[in-house]
Amino acid sequence: MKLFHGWLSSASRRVRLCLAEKALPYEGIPIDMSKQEHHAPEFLAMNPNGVVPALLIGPGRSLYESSTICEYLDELHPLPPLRPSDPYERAVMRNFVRWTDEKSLPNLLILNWSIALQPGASQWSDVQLQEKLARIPTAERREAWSRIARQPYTEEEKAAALDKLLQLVDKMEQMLAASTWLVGDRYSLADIAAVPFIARIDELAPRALSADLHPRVQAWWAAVRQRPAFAEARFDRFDDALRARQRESAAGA
Ligand SMILES: N[C@@H](CCC(=O)N[C@@H](CS)C(=O)NCC(=O)O)C(=O)O
Repeated sequence: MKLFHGWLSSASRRVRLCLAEKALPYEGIPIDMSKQEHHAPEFLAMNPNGVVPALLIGPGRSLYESSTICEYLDELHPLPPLRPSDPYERAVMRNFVRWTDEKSLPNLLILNWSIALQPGASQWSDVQLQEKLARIPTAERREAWSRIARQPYTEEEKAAALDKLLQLVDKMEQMLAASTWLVGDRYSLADIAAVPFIARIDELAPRALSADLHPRVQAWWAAVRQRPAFAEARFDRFDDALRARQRESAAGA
């Protein structure tokens, strides 16, 4: 298997976590999104949405959508199980994963892109921007790229995005009142879906994860970080990784 992924991408981090939990061997191929490698025809053949991750399983067989990839891996390699055995709990797990896709990811993208993409994007000429937009397959992401290049998010918009991202922590605190992990008493794809967002919240607004505000989430986060798979999936700090990337491109690497 080959995983085409971004080191800092939440959706990619999910799949890396899932592969590590299952101790599955794979070749990781980092995608440089600043060079639009995810909009190249070879990548679009694997993921027509032009976003990471994509999992190449064999000749002509690839998968996209991190939640779908994780469920596929769990079906193919059932041990250790990452989906609840009870159908109701499995449905609750899927609804939670969908909730993070719809409510958490768009807000985190606003915050991450404002740091990672906006400074460079504001320097693009109109011609350069049009060339880049022409390679993006979906209207939604064309709008997002156009927005970040020409109409950067204001401080108010970024604060609102962070507020919305933090709703995840409230939701998790409620869920953890009923069980050890987010859905039931076993670590599942629901927990894996949340980890990348909580890792980023720990960098952006660590107080939200304190014992006085969200004690159950704090304990959950400590338990997640003790899992060997967490270290294997490599959650580099966003700012550090970005600085390293900038140093590399300054050195012409
Ligand atoms: N629902 C998708 C979301 C994938 C996604 O949005 N990936 C982001 C990184 S987390 C990406 O590739 N962004 C680059 C772009 O939009 O150009 C999934 O879970 O796989």
